[in-house]
Amino acid sequence: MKRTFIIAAVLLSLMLVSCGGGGPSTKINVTMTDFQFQPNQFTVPAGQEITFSSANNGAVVHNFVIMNKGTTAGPFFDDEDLPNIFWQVEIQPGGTVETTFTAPTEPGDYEVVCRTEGHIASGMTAKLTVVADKQ
Ligand SMILES: [Cu+2]
Repeated sequence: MKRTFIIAAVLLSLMLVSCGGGGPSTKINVTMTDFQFQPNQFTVPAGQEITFSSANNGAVVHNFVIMNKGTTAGPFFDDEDLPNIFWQVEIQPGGTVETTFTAPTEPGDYEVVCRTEGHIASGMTAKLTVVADKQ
């Protein structure tokens, strides 16, 4: 009886890991529009190499800027925010980007913004959640 329960619990946790929509992934696939990130929530494992794929379907330049933990660009991205950038990539209108970066090693929530002028105010923000990487 006890063993059945343990097997069921193990199977259930495996299922949650493999098909949990909010589980960590080493892939970020994001579409940029005027003015949104779709999706706008990402969960990645700490310290892992992340494959980043994105298309800019908008009519203006967009950016995917990950801010350092505990920092925020606030309502406008300006020069004061430059030292707080963890990683960023810029995509021209109609363009695509395929690249990689190393996820932050510290678990927690990180702000993602588009640094093009006025885009934060237009709602171009997202959240990156970094979770401890248990191998
Ligand atoms: Cu933008």
